[in-house]
Amino acid sequence: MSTLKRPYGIAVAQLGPIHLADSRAAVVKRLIELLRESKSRGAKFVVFPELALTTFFPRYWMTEEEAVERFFERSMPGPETKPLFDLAAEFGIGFYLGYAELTPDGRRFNTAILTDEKAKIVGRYRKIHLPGHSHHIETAPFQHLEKKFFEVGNEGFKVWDALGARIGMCICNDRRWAETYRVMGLQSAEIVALGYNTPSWNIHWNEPPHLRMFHHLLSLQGNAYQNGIWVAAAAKCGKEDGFHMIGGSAIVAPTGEITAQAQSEEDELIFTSADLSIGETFREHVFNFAKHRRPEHYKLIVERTGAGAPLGTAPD
Ligand code: ING
Repeated sequence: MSTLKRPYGIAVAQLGPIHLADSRAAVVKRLIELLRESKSRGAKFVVFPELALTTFFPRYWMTEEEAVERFFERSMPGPETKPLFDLAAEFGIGFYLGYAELTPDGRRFNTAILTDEKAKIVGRYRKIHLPGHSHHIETAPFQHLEKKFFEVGNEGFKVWDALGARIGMCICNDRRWAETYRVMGLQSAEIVALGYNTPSWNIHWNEPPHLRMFHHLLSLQGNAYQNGIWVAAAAKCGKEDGFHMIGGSAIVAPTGEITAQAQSEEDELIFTSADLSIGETFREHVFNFAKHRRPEHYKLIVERTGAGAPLGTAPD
């Protein structure tokens, strides 16, 4: 007899490398294998990575037109992804899937969708915090051109009632910003799903590589606790054509504790039989926003983009 008050099977499907030579069809076969394993574990919801259908192409300098041609989806589901949707509908499992979206009017977003038990798309999120740069950095071993290939998301941080929970979504760099989770927390999110592609090497300064994993997990754990939510994060990782990205896919409870973490940098399914009532406890007794938050003192958070006067000049 389960002692969980609100049992909820959450799966995270980590993907190992996707190389330039790998076809979408070959990738979808891998996603389907992970979906099958989610089914065998009793998952209600499975999270796939950011840009899960192709290699992490923002590492390469190319024109926007070339990127669109090779790496963007014109429809979702498309011919190659339809088998994934069909099987998910058969299994009655919802999923988060990240991909490069080309809209009918030609706009480009780093996007994730949420599907329900019938594999109907019920939610869409377009990445808001785009890291990196838009120019070519000659001296760098690889680029990070999300600001070149994608527009800033235009639909905000939303939540959806789906699969028996209130689910929010974000993507990769979003997970590092407290505002991401707080906006969803203020909409009573219970689960935040996200995918990520995180290079283990920093092209901007000589950052010790171990910090990539530490900051990744710190961002998930701190924000899960501070908003009383479950966070499920799926990596695409390992060496893609020689360019390494961290693994560390994880499921984090509202306590801030990691309840499941990937052990490899390959395709790997992790699973937690979550109790969604844990979030209720923390949102009631610790992070009771209605009781304790004082927005009248938080104005700078929405009024300012950059920080004000630095040390040595009079604070403004
Ligand atoms: N990747 C990285 C991420 O935020 C990054 C980029 C890494 C920015 C480390 C800052 C520090 O995990 C994506 N795709 O956002």
